[in-house]
Amino acid sequence: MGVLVLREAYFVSDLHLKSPDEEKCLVFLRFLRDLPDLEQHGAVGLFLVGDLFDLWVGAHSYFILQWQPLIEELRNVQSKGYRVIYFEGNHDLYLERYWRDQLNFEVHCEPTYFQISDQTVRVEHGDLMDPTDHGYRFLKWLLHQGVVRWVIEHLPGSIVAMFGRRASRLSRGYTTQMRSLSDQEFRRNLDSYIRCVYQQRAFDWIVTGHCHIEDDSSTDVRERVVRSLNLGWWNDSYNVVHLRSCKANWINLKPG
Ligand SMILES: [Mn+2]
Repeated sequence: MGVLVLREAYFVSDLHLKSPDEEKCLVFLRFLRDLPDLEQHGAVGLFLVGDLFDLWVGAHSYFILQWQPLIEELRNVQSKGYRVIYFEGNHDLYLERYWRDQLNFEVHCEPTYFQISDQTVRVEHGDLMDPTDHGYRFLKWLLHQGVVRWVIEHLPGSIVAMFGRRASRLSRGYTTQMRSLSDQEFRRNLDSYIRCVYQQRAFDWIVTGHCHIEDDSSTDVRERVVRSLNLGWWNDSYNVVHLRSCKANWINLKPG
């Protein structure tokens, strides 16, 4: 896949939206509504870096109907000229059939590189950053096997939602555990991950979510300094990060 060149970009992740009328969803809708029309279509990216929803699975009308206002607003953002780029998280699964094939958004399940201004930016949800987390890796592998996927995509949406909510609670226990990592441990893990993946391909920035630890830091890797952003989660602050050339601007939309 070719490199997508953007002038600037907005990043959000881990909103974990549960209902269309909760405060954080309304705040996010207002942010989307306030994005101005672009003169140059395609120059600005809106990156949804996973776990936009507390639960979204496949193309079930159960989810599509529930989230209609948000879907409409995201489509508006697209018609204003933004490129909406949605990364699968561990709470939003099988996005291709609806978000890519029907809404025409870009969908990614793997770490992906973008050119933003003159910077190379690696973007990923961040759920595979811990190489020792064999249990989760197995679960992710299993969920992406054809048969399992077929069954989940063809069960009634309400059944999938019931199982999903249970899995989601389990997974939250897991991320709560991760949150108890000290800042030092988090930094250490992140540093070694960055050094490791940098060897596959060089980049200037890495943007992740998932860990729910708001972080803006840098790591020395060989000949350059890599900047790293972890977007935190919307239970703490309603973060949107705007990136243009070498500048990351954190916007907290939480009222009050
Ligand atoms: Mn996650």
